[in-house]
Amino acid sequence: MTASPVTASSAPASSVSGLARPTVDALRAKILHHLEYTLAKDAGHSSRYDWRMATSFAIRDEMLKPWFAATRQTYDTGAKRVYYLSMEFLIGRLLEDAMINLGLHETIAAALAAEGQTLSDIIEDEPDAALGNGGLGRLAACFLESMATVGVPAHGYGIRYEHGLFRQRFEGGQQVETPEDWLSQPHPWEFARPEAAYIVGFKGHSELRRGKSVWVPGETVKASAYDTPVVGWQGKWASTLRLWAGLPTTQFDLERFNNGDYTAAAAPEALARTLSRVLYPDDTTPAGKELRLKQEYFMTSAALQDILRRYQSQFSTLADLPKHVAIQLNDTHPAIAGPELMRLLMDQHDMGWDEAQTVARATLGYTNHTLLPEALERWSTYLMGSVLPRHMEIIQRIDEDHAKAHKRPPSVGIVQHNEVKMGDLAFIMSHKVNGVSALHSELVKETVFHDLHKLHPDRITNETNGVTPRRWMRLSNPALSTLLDETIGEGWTRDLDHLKTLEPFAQDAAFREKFAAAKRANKVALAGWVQDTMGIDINPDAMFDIQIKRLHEYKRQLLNCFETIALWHNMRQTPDAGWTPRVKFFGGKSAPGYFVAKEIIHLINDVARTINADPVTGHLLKVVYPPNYNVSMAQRLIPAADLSEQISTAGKEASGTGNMKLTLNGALTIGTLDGANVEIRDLVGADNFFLFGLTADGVEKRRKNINHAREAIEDSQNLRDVLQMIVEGRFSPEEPDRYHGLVDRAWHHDHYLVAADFDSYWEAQRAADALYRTPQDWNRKAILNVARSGFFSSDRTIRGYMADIWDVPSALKD
Ligand code: F58
Repeated sequence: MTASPVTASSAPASSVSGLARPTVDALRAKILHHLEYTLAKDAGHSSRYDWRMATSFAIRDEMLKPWFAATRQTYDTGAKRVYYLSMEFLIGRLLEDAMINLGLHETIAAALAAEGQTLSDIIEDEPDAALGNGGLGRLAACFLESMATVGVPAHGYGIRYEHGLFRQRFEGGQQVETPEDWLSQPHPWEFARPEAAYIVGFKGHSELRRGKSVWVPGETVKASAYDTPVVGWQGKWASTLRLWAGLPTTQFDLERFNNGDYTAAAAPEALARTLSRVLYPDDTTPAGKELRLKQEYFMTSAALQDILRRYQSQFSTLADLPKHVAIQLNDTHPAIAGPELMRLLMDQHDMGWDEAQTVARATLGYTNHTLLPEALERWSTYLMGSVLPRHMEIIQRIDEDHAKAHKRPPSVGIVQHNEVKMGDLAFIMSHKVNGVSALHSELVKETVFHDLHKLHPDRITNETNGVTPRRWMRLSNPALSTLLDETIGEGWTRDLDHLKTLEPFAQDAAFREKFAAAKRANKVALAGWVQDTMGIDINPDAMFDIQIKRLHEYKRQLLNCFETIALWHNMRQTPDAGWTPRVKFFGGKSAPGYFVAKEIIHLINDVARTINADPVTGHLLKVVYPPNYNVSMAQRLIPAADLSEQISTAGKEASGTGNMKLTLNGALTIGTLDGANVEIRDLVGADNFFLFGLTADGVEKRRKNINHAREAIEDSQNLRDVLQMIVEGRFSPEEPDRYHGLVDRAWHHDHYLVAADFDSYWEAQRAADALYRTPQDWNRKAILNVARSGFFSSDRTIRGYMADIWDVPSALKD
């Protein structure tokens, strides 16, 4: 490898202020230093992996200054801290994000170029940290970055899963899962903290000693910390992601080993490691329940012990905990925090019951992310009592206290029908409960927490989700970011409300052209990737219509698939009718045990195979379903989207955050009045949004008619044709009856109202087609979508939590 000398040693132009930025030469020297001394490699014989690691270490060094400064300032000022407890952090790749926030993108590119290396290749070499399933986990990652930008002294607590979300492949169109192994290579961003380790117990029994309950666990494991710094925009502040790994508490059994019993000698370690082995991928199978409960308690207990230890190193009175600490529970997964915090305060710190309950409640907040009954956690009292006997006692007494204090209807109660309802536990043990969009927060009051809301009318609040504009615009969409910088200045990156100043440019034909050129460049790049990775030829001038999200019946990928079939069928009949060319993109994984979702994946792939092979419609319609959708793939697809599919059955999608990313990147939405779509439509304007379908109320009413699906199908020639084609085996000639079950369910068990919404969806799609044929109008509306999407920054969401739930000010001056 030939290295060219670096001539420009001055710092390149960048927007970071206040940070002493290294020069190209200094960073080049740092990278070479890490190559030599951290990786023990010679520059001439280094692989892409070596260069990536050395570059990551060089960038990590730059993160330390803001990280130390934030930590020191928080200690020095005794500022209130926020702890975000989450079983998931879907953080994706970290290198480019860190470079961008530190303003070092161009400097690093130049330093690497001087060594004959290409930055984009190095960025692509990093595996995604996929420690989450979907929106809930990605939201946690956006929050960490926003807290670091806004200036919140914050820790995220989670599990350092050895295997993140499974990798998805398609075999014969069917989803096949293989283990994800991001830790098979060292993770350069983390710092092992073996000194921060806590014992976590399970099982055993609770006994009375001198009038006090004491838990004697039957099993113990050690939780050991790994820290990853997260720097905010322009490196002004940083937060910490602390992930726990399971280790054995017993010493290695050398005697057994020497006697040849290797398996038994290794058993304690294997057992402890199962706790941080895999991310729970599934909310549909009963298997693994005990392990999941143990994982939840493992993370929560370690986090709370760590929080109390840090608190006690700074403050003396535990009664003041809520003055200095706010703990947010990301869904019910860490809801055992209520009883665990009480246990620690009472059993280990001698606090009385009432005070412990008051302190715990004032410290905890709970975010609800779903109304789907099957996703609301419940544990059998048997399991809870055997895995966490002391907690079961505490839960029962919390429930009794609550019953005594309030005249409760019989439907209220944490423990019911021999189950512990974790939502009710989280609600009762938190001072604030929030939904994640305006509609969702209202529906929470009317449905899952109807009775509790009546008893505690001030507890439920709303914090509409958001996304970080650093990753979801500046990093993933440089073409549009540069245009925004040139047109309205760089301020939008810190304050997304600046996008409002873009609005007048929607009327400016010259700007519209530039905007369209940025979108087209992104589409050309995506088309190239689709050609290279999937061998499918797509036309960048076709409308790119994108549905990317977890596979779930309520998200209705099936509705999109049916519409695709209908469109193809209509195009074939009249190929010269002036159709708008389209490329339909799907991306997403199904839970491994979710049969119906897997069948939908199979159908979409069969439909794609058939349509993509049709010479009659080849110039009009293609279907692309790249496997293994993840954060990095989202970064590739979103900037290239024209149309954003947000088509869930109204009342089912709590918020959505992909809908926000796509709006921000200039896609128009076709959607139902569900989740945050409602707010998106209000803000971007009804004229700039393709609305269709039943409302949440309408859905409930329609379901009362047991023949709703049959009637809708009988009324729709289009939908009848679609079902007929599927049932005849048109997409599965090798197995014509492959989808008989699916079609039967469409007629008779259409819980998510695909049929009832089909015609209205079809109409909205044709309206989108028509608009796309007038690019001036389409682009004007797309620009208005961007200009009016400032509200959907996760910085705004975080400020909402700070004001309404955490009572925490920003630690930054400006
Ligand atoms: C999602 N929930 C909501 N759950 O579906 C989405 O509307 C919302 O925008 C997002 O949270 C953020 O508020 C979600 O992602 C999960 O991934 C479950 C985690 C536990 C296992 C089962 C899936």
